[in-house]
Order: sequence, then C-alpha cells, then structure tokens
Amino acid sequence: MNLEDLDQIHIDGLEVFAKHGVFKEEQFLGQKFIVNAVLYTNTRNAATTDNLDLSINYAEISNQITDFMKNHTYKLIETVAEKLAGYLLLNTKGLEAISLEIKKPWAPVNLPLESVSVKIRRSWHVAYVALGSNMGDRKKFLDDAINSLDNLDCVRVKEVSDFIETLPYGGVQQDDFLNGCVRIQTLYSPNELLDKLHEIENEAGRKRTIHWGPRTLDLDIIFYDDLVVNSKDLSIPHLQMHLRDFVLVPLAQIAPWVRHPIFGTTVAELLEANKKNYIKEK
Ligand code: PH2
Ligand code: MG
Ligand code: MG
Repeated sequence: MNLEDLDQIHIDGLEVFAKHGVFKEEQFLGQKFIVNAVLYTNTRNAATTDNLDLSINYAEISNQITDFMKNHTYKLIETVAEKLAGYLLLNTKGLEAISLEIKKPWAPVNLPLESVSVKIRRSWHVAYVALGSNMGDRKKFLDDAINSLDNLDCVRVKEVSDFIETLPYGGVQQDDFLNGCVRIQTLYSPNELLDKLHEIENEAGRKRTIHWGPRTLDLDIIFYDDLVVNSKDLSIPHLQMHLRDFVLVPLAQIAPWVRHPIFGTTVAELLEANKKNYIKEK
C-alpha cells in the first residue's frame, strides 16, 4: 500500500500529562506532552455511506493515546512514540500507517527552547515467505512454522498456499522437499523479520552444516513490499526466486498478480517463463 494513496485523519496538539523522562524528577513529577498524530487509512467507504463504524474514530484514538501515555513510563520520547505507534497499529482496524510526533514543551534543558520532539512513521508491510522442509515430518515442520509466525505479535499470516512435493534443486543429493508459501502482514523491518525467521528455523532444530543441504525448515523472504535490499545477510527480492519453480508455483497460487520490483513482471509471468523441472508429478 502506497502512503500517498491513503487518506489522513489528523489529531493535532493533544495535551497529555505523563511521566516519561530520563531524569527521576520527570518520572516522579511528570510534565506536559503534546501529541500530533496522522492516521493513514482509506476513508472512502465511511465517507460514501456516512458511517463512523467504517472509519477510525478520532475520539477513541485520542483517548487511547492519553491512556497509553499515562499508564506507561519510558525514559525516551523515542520509546513512547515507538510503543504507542505499535499499540495503535495492532489495535485499530483500518489503520495502515501512523505518523506520531511527541513533544515536550517543558523539557528540563535549562535553556529557552520552545519544545523538543521526535516524529516517527510506522506502517504495516506485506511480505511473502517461502517455506521448505526435507527432513522428518515435513508437513508438521511447515504447519508449525506458520503457527509460530502467526503467533508473533508483529506478524499476521493472511494466506497460505498448498504444500507441494518437489525434487531437490541445487546439486546436493538429498530427499525430496515439501514447499509452500505464505503472505504475511508485519510491523517488523526486513532485518527484524529475518531474525524472527532464523529463530523459528532454530526452534525446528535446523542445523547449518551443508550449504543447500537437508533441512528441517527453511524460511526465506521472497518479497517485502516493493523493497529492494542487497546486503551481506539479506537480499530482497530473493535472488533466485525466479529460477525456482518450487517457489513460483506456491507463490503464484496466492499472488499471481504481484510484480517483481526489479524485473517488472508478475509472478504468473515469471512462472510461465520458468522451465518446470522440480515439481514432482502426483
Ligand atoms: N531449497 C534449497 C535448495 N534446494 N530444492 C527444493 N526442491 N526445495 C527447496 O526448498 C530447496 C531446494 C535451499 O534453500
Ligand atoms: Mg532457501
Ligand atoms: Mg534460507
């Protein structure tokens, strides 16, 4: 979802008396905070039907911001903004992204400044994760991985492909794979998501012995929004996804229309162009 395509609901200058700060006086006495929030959502349905239930109620959000800030104490306004953004994104239907500014007009700096503030923007992201297993109870490893993903606070599994039997690709002699793919929504950054996938692989007893060798569980990020990342630990889109029918077949089942951000072709087109070599005929 493009932020420019979304509508905005603004809450400006909400005053909250709360107890965030590095100094113990701040945590003991408290001080005034000013909050500015931009809620990114689609107001079209609510607007055409004149129905508040289809929009985000700014009164409710203002109350939630106030309660959250009064009921927690953090040292940093960065943390206030981060936690509050996460809380609102997780608990507000239709809220795709939020921009939050937290200001301290009475910051104890001992200089005549107007205010200090932080401003952040956080949003839901859509990612596709490929799953594979060729050891032990393969179906259970994939099912458990999907449950573990869905149980993460910052991940929602939205769609799951069928699992398919595939021949090992890559030249290592090993047992056949079971492969699948999921669409998730996540608040994690790509690197945070990668760390979580590694934790889930480790819980499944994954041992990294032979490169491309047998594994109880392999979880690979295929796409993350339209993002292109190339670093030592992570490449998005997955560098070989277009060469692998065991990725493309399950991916095309749930996302045929998604466009590869570099090639510009859809998943359906990538599958069409791929020599189907590794899918086991039933
Ligand atoms: N994963 C690999 C190497 N080869 N072959 C199949 N059929 N399925 C896989 O998931 C797979 C593979 C490395 O990630
Ligand atoms: Mg892999
Ligand atoms: Mg991997």
